[in-house]
Amino acid sequence: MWDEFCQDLEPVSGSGELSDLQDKYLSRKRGLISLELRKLGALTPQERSEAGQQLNELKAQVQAALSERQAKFKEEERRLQLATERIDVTLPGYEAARGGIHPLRRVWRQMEEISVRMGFTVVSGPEIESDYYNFEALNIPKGHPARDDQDTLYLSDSLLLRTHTSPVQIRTMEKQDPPLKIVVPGRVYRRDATDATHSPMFHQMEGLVVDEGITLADLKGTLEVFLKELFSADTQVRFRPSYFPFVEPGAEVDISCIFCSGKGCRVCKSSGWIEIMGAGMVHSRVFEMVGYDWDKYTGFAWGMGIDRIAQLKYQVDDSRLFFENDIRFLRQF
Ligand code: 2U9
Repeated sequence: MWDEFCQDLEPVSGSGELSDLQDKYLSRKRGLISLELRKLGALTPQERSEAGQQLNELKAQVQAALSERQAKFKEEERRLQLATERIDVTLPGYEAARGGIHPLRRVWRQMEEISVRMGFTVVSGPEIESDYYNFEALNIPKGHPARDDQDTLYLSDSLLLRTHTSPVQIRTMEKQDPPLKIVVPGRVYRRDATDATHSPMFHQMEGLVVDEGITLADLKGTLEVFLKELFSADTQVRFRPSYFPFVEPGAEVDISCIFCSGKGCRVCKSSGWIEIMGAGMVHSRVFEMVGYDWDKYTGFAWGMGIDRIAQLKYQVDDSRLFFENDIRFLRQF
């Protein structure tokens, strides 16, 4: 039977055929060796022992031959797989889609970083405010032109969306005695029609310094350092007298045009200067209302629009682009 098996095994070329062959010889019910083993019962004990031993040896040989062939097939299969499924590690990979920081947030962060390096603490507060914190405490009493209904989004008689971040400075002063050195970035809201330079929601960063002996010279020096960091070291800064109810004196601050370095261009309207923020010495009425001793303490404050600065820095001529989330625009930052 061994010879017959060897003849059968010779042409076998795959796992399927091998399995058929295993059935032919070893299947419990129909296998040729199994059938022979079953016949042993009819023999004498002497014959049975001898034939049994032979059959068992044959069975072991057949099993060994089958597994040897099986191992060979496996190895071939593996070799074929390695050859056909080889990974080309030199192929370029798929580029992962990455998110980015929104241009407004970049400028926001940069302004925070500069302030923190200059020793300021970043503070935030509610966007829904009361009339008192948004106006009254900032020396903007009822009937004041700066309160013009058209500019404020009211939620009810007593609640409104803050029109500047200044209420946060009031809240901070109520909680904390001088010295104080804070910046307040945040969203603010105004009832404005949307155009290239206006949006009903925009972003501001304001700052406040309060201590004994703070002067206008501190204001000028601090803002000059800040603006030179934000734009470039050769940026010129100038202060023009102006009026805001919460400061006295008040000023508007210009920088030398970042596009033409002061020579005159379309952006600075040939003036060589760009208005960048407002500032001033905190009004004594404001100190009085938060319970600071205005004989002892002086301070300065300033405010600027983050969106406007981002427009200048990135040369974006329409601020609506910041809010439309067009990926083709945002990808550029
Ligand atoms: C307190 C006291 C004083 C903040 C100031 C300005 C001048 C200013 C504008 C810049 C462009 C608003 O975003 S903008 O439209 N801001 O000109 N802001 S002084 O003065 C304060 C704030 C809080 C308690």
